[in-house]
Amino acid sequence: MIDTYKPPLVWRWDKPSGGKFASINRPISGSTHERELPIGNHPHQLYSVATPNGVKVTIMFEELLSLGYEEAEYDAWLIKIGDGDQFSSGFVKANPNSKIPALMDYSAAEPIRIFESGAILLYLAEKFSAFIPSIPSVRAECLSWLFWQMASTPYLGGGFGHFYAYAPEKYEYPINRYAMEIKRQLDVLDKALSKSEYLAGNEYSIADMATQPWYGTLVSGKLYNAQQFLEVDQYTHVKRWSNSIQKRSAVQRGTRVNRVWGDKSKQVSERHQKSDLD
Ligand SMILES: N[C@@H](CCC(=O)N[C@@H](CS)C(=O)NCC(=O)O)C(=O)O
Repeated sequence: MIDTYKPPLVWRWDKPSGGKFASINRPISGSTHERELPIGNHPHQLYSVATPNGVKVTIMFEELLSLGYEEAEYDAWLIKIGDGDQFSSGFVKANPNSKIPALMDYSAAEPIRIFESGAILLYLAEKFSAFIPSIPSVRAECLSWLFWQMASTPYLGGGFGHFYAYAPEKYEYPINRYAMEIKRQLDVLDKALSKSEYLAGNEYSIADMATQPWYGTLVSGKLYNAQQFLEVDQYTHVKRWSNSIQKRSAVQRGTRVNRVWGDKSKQVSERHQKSDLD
């Protein structure tokens, strides 16, 4: 391997990093401009965009509504992350980490903010006692997979996806490293799903809602266009699981919310009432 970069003693932010998201990458946190977030009529105000992390939450809301929980009504506002909306003063108050999704719940005496998609799923599951198993051993399995997803997926998005799809040049070393890890993760999932219908047994839960938008989308070839490179067809149980989840009408509805790319007929940039998805 050719050694092309010798790190200086102290790293400085003196040139753009390159790659698809270079314009929004900064080594400091906090807001770049003053703007409050809009607030609609419903108890839940979601600020998001339909990336795999974003759709986890819109799917959860649509699943809750399809079970008849009217109190799960929500407004979903579009945050244009490519334009830096996540750095507005209002967004930073909802999520100091400046990443979608961020949720505000106005149904309690004081507004509650929740950030991190896994925390939002758990918050809503506990609030409505839905999509989280009540038997302690099954609940533990559900939470284990939920936290597994949150901890493992940065290797898929920030590691494999970044170097395979977004980096300005292709480098063999990081692509090898992350392809190895992602195939290992797919194998972990495939073995688990060979033993049960869903990640935490036979009931669909927030563990599946968190995991399918990433690994299911990957094996269906819609993420990073890497199906051939990673030979995803060998993960038959992941494919079976993902295909069955994708058939759920709440998943199809939730996936359309805050979507501003791809098939025009599947784009609903903001959702403020049920009829926005008709
Ligand atoms: N661990 C976080 C990750 C959130 C995340 O990375 N969001 C991305 C979109 S998928 C984002 O907002 N990126 C904008 C940025 O990095 O400035 C979660 O699951 O909520």
